[in-house]
Amino acid sequence: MNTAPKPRVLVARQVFDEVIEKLAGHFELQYNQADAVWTQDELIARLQGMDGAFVTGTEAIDRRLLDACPQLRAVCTMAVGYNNIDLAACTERGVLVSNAPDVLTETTADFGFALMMATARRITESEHFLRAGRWTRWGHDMFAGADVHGATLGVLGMGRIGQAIARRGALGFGMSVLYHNRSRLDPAVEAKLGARYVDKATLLRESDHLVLVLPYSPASHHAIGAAELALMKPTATLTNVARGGIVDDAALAEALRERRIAAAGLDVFEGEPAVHPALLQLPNVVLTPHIASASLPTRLAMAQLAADNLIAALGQGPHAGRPPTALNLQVLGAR
Ligand code: 8YV
Repeated sequence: MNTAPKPRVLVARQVFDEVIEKLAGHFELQYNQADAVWTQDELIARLQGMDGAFVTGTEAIDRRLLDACPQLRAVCTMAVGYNNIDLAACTERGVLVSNAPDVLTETTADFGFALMMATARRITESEHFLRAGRWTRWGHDMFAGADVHGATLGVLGMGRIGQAIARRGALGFGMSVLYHNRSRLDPAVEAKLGARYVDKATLLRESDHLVLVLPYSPASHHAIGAAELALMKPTATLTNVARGGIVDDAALAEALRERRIAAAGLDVFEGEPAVHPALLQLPNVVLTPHIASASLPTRLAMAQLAADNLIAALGQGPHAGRPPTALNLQVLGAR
């Protein structure tokens, strides 16, 4: 019988009960099923003595936290984006980090496409009008928006989710697809997606519907600001399902107010859950609370993947030592 003490793990946010049960089979577990809001100091206090942390996109795993929790060996997030985790600092300290790619690609692409369509066809704006009792008669141009089918779709950031959105546009809606990315895709992949690589300025100038799907980093901070918005067509829409901070929200609100672009669909915001007050006042923006990956099966798959990573990273289960989606697997070899 194995009498070694179980590793200790903290689950920072509320998560599916079946995921808690799975983790409890391998770890001495502390969790937060009440989804209490913890300050950074409280998170640090609760991580004392913990070997692992199950986190989401909302906890900051920074140098101060890592220095205060020297026993931490694994941080596993149920998000694909990990800009809230200082990966370099974790690697320096031998802390394994994993994210949750792939399982959310199609769900997030569905939502990106839906948000782009709602923006182009003014769905929420017209619903508010109807609910307010203002629909008294039909009008020839009432809530007339932009077409999606046959239009030019621009994708900034052509990773897994960007490609899934491009596929929807090209194959489902007969769109011409342009993209810009740090690196160009293989020509065979471009041909399959029907996507053409262009420089960023061309993408901004030629897109009817521009969708942002790039990761956040200091390099992508305000990748869309006043200068970029000025290059876009006055009839164009902008959709952001990537991260807050990629768009300069103040500059966007100004461009929307002055109708320098037609409309925007935003699922992510600078400093969320706060939303720039100017955006809240505008009719030509569709706003959603960071839910692009939020289908129930996908959120469960994301959480299960984070749990599987944590179990394997802390030497438990059938895949001990082989976390499926580690970002710095080298730290395990160095232990
Ligand atoms: C998550 C996300 O909902 O995966 C990501 O990067 O932005 C979202 O899918 C959120 O971050 C989960 O913590």
